[in-house]
Amino acid sequence: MAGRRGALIVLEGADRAGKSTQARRLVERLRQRGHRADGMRFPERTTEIGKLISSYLEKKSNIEDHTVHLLFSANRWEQVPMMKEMLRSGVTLVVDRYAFSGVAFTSSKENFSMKWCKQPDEGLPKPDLILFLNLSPEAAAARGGFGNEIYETSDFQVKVQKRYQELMEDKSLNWKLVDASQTVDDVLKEITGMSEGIIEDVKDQPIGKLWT
Ligand code: NYM
Ligand code: MG
Repeated sequence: MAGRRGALIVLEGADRAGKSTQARRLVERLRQRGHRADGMRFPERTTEIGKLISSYLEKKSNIEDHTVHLLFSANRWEQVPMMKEMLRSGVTLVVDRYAFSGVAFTSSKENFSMKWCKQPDEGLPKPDLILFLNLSPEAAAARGGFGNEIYETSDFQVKVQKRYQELMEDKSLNWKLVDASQTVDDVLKEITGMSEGIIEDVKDQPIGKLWT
């Protein structure tokens, strides 16, 4: 029999919700507790495609809206062989943003349907657990101002939040709503418990396909 596989755990949520901090600390904590775990993030800005995306986000280049959406998706697909290899070798992956960011952000632009936005990401490795770090726009604003990247305005973020709500209605995915207004330690404790549960649950299951 093949060995146990790792779990695919995704963190999503609005800007300032603490995704990057929690993703990093979750990897550390899982390792301390004896699991094999690694972190990833999307966009992965270091690849050729990632550099184009980064330049777009930093407003240094203007890329047509459909095109940049497809680049974000391609930036995930280019990591898929490595992701599958790691999961199959027993490593749990903690991912900071995934296809849900792709759909929530692009479909917040004029004239983009959720259906169109989801299509390029259909068939990606399906997350075993999606932790949605939920923070009100007011609480997010209280944590400090936005950065200077494209999309970092409160009007746009409110639209994005609504799209996430719609995505969370999909009960074929394992969404968990986490109250991100708790202390960093309390959030970590909660998501560590959920993650250890899922690592155990999926260890003998095949990797699923997203939105198929
Ligand atoms: N973003 C991220 C998208 O628009 N589509 C995607 O597929 C992904 C993964 O990029 N504002 C947006 C969301 C964020 C920005 O920011 C990346 P950060 O701070 O690197 O997570
Ligand atoms: Mg950010």
